[in-house]
Amino acid sequence: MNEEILQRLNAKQFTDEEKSVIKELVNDELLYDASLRELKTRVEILREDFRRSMPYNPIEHIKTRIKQPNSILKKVYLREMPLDAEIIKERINDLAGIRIVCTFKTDIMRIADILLQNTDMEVVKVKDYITNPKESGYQSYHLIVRVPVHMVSGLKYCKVEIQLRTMAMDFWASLEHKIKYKYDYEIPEDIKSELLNCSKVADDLDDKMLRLHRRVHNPNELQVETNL
Ligand code: 0O2
Repeated sequence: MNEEILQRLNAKQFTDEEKSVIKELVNDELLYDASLRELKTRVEILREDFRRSMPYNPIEHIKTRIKQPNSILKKVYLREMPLDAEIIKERINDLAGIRIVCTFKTDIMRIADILLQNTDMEVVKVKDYITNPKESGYQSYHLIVRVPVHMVSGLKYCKVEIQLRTMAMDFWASLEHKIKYKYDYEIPEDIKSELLNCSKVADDLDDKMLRLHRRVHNPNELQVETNL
């Protein structure tokens, strides 16, 4: 992406053409907000149910966000997409996003499986960056779903990206995101490689904490756990 465009977007200065696309996208803001509230409520109910029925709560925290115009436009230019609201809605999957931060790696699939039982939600895509981490070292489990929302005009479906990750994965991703932003997405090679090492350390920590948890809560499994 051109340096001048990037600086302009970072300063939230938009051209008239960009402003008119943003205006069109903002028309759907209520739908994005409603679909996120709908999903968040479902996850909060699960959290409460886990709290009442399980020895520990596997959902640490839940965060929702609607993608900001400058971030949408960066993605448009990075991917060399046409500046067209309909194409943006079609091609950008994370205009509305919810992040569920879990305690242990094993909780991620457990919660994803429960969410996938919501038969009124249509699954668009599943991306398993835990089995196959990204080149950067990024790990998370993503579900792209269409959430039903009852509006005055009738039943609408809104695409939402659900990111499931552990606290260690979240710690790494949040810091890497800040560093990426500081370097305007052009991270120097030595820092990239250090970040990749850090993601392995975070992954190792996840595995160790899970083993420790099992050792404390399922002592019968202890015999096989030797390398803590
Ligand atoms: P932001 O600022 O967090 O919103 P696709 O869905 O395949 O059409 P997309 O959206 O690029 O294309 O998919 P991908 O690669 O799965 O990324 C979706 C989101 O996951 C990103 O949104 C990030 O939030 C997160 N993510 C993916 N890769 C990385 C990474 O290497 N580091 C960090 N920290 N986060 C990552 P955005 O819009 O890129 O960013």
